[in-house]
Amino acid sequence: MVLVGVDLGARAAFDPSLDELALLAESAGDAPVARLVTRRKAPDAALYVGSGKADEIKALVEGHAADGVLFDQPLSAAQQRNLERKIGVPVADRTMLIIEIFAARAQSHEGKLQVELARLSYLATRLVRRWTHLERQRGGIGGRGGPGEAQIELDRRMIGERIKTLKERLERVQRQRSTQRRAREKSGAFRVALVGYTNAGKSTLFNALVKADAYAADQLFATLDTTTRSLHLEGVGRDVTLSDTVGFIRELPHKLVEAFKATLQEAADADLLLHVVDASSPRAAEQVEQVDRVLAEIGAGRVPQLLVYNKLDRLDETKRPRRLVDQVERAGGERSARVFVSARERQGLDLLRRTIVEAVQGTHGLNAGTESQPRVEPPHAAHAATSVTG
Ligand SMILES: Nc1nc2c(ncn2[C@@H]2O[C@H](COP(=O)(O)OP(=O)(O)OP(=O)(O)O)[C@@H](O)[C@H]2O)c(=O)[nH]1
Ligand SMILES: [Mg+2]
Repeated sequence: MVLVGVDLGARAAFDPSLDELALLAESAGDAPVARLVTRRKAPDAALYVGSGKADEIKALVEGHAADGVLFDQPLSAAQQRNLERKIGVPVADRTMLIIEIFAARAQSHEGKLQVELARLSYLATRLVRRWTHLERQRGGIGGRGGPGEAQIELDRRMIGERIKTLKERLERVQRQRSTQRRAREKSGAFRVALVGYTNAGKSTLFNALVKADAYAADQLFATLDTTTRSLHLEGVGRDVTLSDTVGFIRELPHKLVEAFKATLQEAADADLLLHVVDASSPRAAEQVEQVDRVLAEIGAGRVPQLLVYNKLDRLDETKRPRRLVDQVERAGGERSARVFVSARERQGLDLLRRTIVEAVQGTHGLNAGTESQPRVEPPHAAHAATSVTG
């Protein structure tokens, strides 16, 4: 794969390293062989990039014998088709790649239905565009209803029918799920859900906290289905459950968010979110913002959050925090407790457990927007802080 990124200036988010796109490609089983970054004021209507750039991409493809091109920016159906024609290999964009990864990873019946729904809804909009495009071309010739139109009309109808069936099946599965959820609600358990950017370490933390062995891997979207276990906490007179959930990503395709609403509902229904952040990522702040955005979109924006800054072991000695627990101001002026841990090295987990206990017992306003009571540092934290800073 040749990776292409187009910097549109302030108009859109841009990752000059293309590292995330490379990780996405690898997660989909494609090997990135070359990267090309270019800058434009606005996308070209026909090719997204200029025609000279397209020639450059073609040369890169030929030079590396690459089998495809991957754009970090969303391509229209026409741009994709024109690029394929010009370059001579399949061209895809980030959205399509994310949907393909979800499709390959889906395990549960519900997950598979949700992915197929997202994929077909995505395809359907492409077909519509392709269709209007053909119609425009035919307008010049003057004929009505050529074979192209009939075929596309058929495809559209088939896709439409399939989407309808999928939605019905999903509704059935989701009714079952909400029955299960009501049963859990009745049991009165306090529900904690792990949320966060993909690859932040949610599943690793889940495994460390509940001694499970959920699939954790250096891949994007390793987890697609929600897993729930009970979480044992010292000194809490209540049952607490912990759920591991699907990770988020910048510009998570809207169709996926929509299709995965039921799975994501786990986060919206939680009493507390453990928002896991890869503290070693240079883009950590941006990722927190992206996660908050998706949370708001699925109706989980008001669930109290506890920030868990993970992968502490990967931080340079000089960059490690002095205190392993503190309070930070969030967008909107709210405050959240923040705990630094290393899920892999099992570091800081006792402190995290204690902070969760405090949240369960409601001893301090996590996200409440009220002033935070002066917080007494648990003696353990000071000890842990000295042990990591040496
Ligand atoms: N160095 C280091 N690596 C970690 C730590 N926690 C997780 N990892 C690694 O980060 C990668 C991703 O971990 P996962 O637990 O699968 O992350 P996730 O957030 O569940 O990711 P998705 O399910 O794909 O969204 C794996 O390679 C883990 O071994 C940590 O504390 N330190
Ligand atoms: Mg995971």
